[in-house]
Amino acid sequence: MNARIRPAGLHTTAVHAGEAPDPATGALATPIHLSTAFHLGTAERGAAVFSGREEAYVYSRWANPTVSAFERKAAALEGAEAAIASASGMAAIASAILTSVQSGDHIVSATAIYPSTYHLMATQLASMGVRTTFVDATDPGNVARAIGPSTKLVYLETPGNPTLALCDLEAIGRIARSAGLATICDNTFASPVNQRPLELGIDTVVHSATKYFCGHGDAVGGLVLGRAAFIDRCLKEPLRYYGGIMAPFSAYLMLRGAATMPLRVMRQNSSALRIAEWLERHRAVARVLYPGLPSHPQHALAKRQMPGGFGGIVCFDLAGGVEAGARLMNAVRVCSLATSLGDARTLISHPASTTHSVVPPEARLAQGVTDGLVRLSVGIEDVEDLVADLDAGLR
Ligand code: LCS
Repeated sequence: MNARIRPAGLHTTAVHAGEAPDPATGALATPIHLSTAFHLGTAERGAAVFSGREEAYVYSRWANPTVSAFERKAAALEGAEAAIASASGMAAIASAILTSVQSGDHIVSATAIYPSTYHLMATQLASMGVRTTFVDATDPGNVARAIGPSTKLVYLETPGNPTLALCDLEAIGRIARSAGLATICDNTFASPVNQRPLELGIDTVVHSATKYFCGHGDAVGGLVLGRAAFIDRCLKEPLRYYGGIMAPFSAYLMLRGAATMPLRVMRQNSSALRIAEWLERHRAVARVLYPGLPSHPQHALAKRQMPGGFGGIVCFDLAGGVEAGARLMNAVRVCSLATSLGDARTLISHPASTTHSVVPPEARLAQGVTDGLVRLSVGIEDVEDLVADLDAGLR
């Protein structure tokens, strides 16, 4: 938080946290520090910095002032002791997992997660000797039953991509803690505006900052947030050595985007709820998945766990299956047919033929990703324009 701003509300935090007028010029917008290296001053100070006796910026793969400002803002928004930013959401996820496990360890993970994360665990980590058991984590009992002697980590994503299945963070956090296990939760879909896993007993949060933090679809990035000691290890081991750091220009775009994240997400929450209710009454729609609808099987949990709102992602199954999906994708004019989510513009996608094509069909169907599933990432346009666009597309 800007030292001059005392404990503040969500919008004030989003605007001010992590940033302060530039001491050299008074610039209010945080400068983009493109410098690779930083002057060490004297040989003695250089030695003190390299031995860890003194803290200073040295080299931008280790730390960069623009990136640090974004990390401070993100930590304030998520209620974390510390944060590190990375080149992408996947770099954040890989770094957080690699900080938590080593060869011979076992992970219990929710099945309903972003497919590249599933792939990372099922193939990359498996080849390094880290085994993962995937469970339906909508029932905390399934997580408890999968824990074995070599389990070190429980990995969750809620709401899950794209079926919006929820994990009970408080219950699973309790199970993991009593077994001495670390927990990581991907909070990308909810954003800290709607859900704060650290307050519910989860150790570490990861984000694809590409989504709601950035908010404008023009920068890729990630975040790991949690206790200072974990974040320090994450930075000094996987992130520094594998090198997936955030670039200063991306950090500038993220800072600028994060300032309006609460405004955008609150509007997206209300538009998504309105669209979900409308879709539920539509004849062409067989099923709507949205945690804010009483028909969502975990609506009661959503109300408890997502106090800020139910998010901007709505999924629905078209009665006409895959052909109806293709017709809708080709007919929409305000919604853009594109992958990604969390942008100011509304994005529409067909997971079975895009993001989830890497998941084997049986596993994909087990995750609830049917052939006709459509994912809508609701933007900040006028909701009546979005409804009219979808209505025309569905007719
Ligand atoms: N976590 C979640 C929940 C995601 O949805 C994504 C990307 C990632 C992590 C990875 O973040 P990235 O490395 O791309 O910044 N989700 C995408 C999606 O649903 N369509 O395109 C990307």
